[in-house]
Amino acid sequence: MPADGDFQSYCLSPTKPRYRPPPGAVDAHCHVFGPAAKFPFAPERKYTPYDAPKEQLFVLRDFLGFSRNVIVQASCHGTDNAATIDALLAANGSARGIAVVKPTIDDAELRDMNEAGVRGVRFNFLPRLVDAVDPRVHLALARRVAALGWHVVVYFEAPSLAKMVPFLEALPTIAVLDHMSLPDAQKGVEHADFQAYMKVLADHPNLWVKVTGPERISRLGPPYDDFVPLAKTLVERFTDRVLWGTDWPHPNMTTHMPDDGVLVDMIPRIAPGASQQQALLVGNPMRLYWENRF
Ligand code: 0GY
Repeated sequence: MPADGDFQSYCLSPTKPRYRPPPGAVDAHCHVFGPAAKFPFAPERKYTPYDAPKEQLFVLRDFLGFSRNVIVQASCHGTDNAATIDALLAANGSARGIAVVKPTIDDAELRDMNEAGVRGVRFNFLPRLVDAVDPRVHLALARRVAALGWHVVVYFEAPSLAKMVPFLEALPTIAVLDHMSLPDAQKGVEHADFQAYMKVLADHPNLWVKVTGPERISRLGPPYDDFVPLAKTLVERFTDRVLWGTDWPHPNMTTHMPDDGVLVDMIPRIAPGASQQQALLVGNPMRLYWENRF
């Protein structure tokens, strides 16, 4: 099955970043795709990516100076988590996973996933990626995975914030918000929309946020100058509940394919202080994904 014509493969020769992450750094948002011959994409997928197998992810991790990955199940693999779990097992403890599961999944399968390194489930609210699911179905699942000490990852876009708040409040776990919930970078930090987002984060200590996705959020393109103030503000304000990741292999990008080395070199711009970098890249992801301490 060929990848969709619009989409490019990930950057095959990223720049070596000048920034060196602290020892033990975690890339807390990335994916594995296929290889399709072994792990076919889901029939209900909205896009077909290039293969981006675990071996390439681990080469990139080492090249960028990272030690660990959090592998997030992407919509093109639907609720078949085989490729993600295969990568977790191969990583030998240096990766954790976020799964997407059917509400009918049984407890034994959840326990097996936990054994493999899964630590949460993802709820995707983007109509361009998935068909709508009744939020009550998500809530019932969240209650079940809470019992395993898991959390949930929630992907929605900024204009849905008000609609999402009751759902986020009803969640019995930590909820990590993907890609800063895709704010409008043109509006900037001072705009009422971003201020409202920060108020929701301030009012709900169970909400964490990934300062990821400059390639999706920036209107200016590399080096993503309009993304920086938004991410930097979140890191300053919520230092102990922010996560960073590459988003490799950048599914669904049609405008350009980011250079992962350039993304790593943005880290000191969004987290200028050494203690901020330590929290963002090591302390926070370790607590949430490895130490179960949050
Ligand atoms: C991401 C973002 C995207 C895709 C997916 O599940 C997915 O297919 O998450 C996107 O298109 O914005 O997290 O990689």
